[in-house]
Amino acid sequence: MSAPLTLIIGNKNYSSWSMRPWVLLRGLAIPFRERLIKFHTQDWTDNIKGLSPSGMVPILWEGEPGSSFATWDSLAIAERLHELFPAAGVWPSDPRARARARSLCAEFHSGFRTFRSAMPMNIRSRYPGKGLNPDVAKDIERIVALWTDARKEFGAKGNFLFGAFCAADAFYAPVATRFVTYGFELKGAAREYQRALLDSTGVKAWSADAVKETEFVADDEPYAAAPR
Ligand SMILES: N[C@@H](CCC(=O)N[C@@H](CS)C(=O)NCC(=O)O)C(=O)O
Repeated sequence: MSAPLTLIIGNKNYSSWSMRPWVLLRGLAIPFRERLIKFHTQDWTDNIKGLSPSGMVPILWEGEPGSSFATWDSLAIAERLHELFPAAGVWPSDPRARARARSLCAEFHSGFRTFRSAMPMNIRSRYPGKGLNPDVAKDIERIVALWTDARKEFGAKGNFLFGAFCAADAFYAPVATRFVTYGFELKGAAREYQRALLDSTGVKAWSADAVKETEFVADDEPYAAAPR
């Protein structure tokens, strides 16, 4: 039995890296607590150093946050959860499916910078048509190919990329919500998968909290003026 887990996260409307391990934990029904530290607040200034070795979110603590064992960075957290809960389904059980799922996560984690900066996660807002340019369209084309190929090759036993919900789905959850925010209409298998992901337990729960947030973080809002 592992120590109680606490996930340190940022604003649910904006923090796509926080969303990934949260949705993974919730989607796999692994018990955890959350500690939400909003960006640009006194809480962040006062507490981030003590709660985050990297100064960023997300961080997973095993035991008392700040004084137990920490794993930071979304991808490292997914791997740590796989070690703590080997039977939970963090990764697919088939070795090739598992390798492919890791490739999908790693590719997003280290890439898609054009897409990420042109279409930052903003779950509560709608900016149809914003952010799209030829380079972003290339990134989206690659994402659609990744989704479609995984569904076709590995997804037969369920609605997710590798059949059952796993870390790869958690990694693409903030991508599915971006397509809604920026009004990008998917087609065919990619659209069906997006629907399944948006309807999944963790994504629904996170999004329900995100839409209630009212803070405006200018760095994440290229398409809106700050409220006065
Ligand atoms: N590679 C990291 C990225 C983490 C990251 O960029 N977190 C952002 C929020 S989504 C953050 O903490 N920003 C605050 C800052 O940089 O001060 C991961 O995968 O967890």
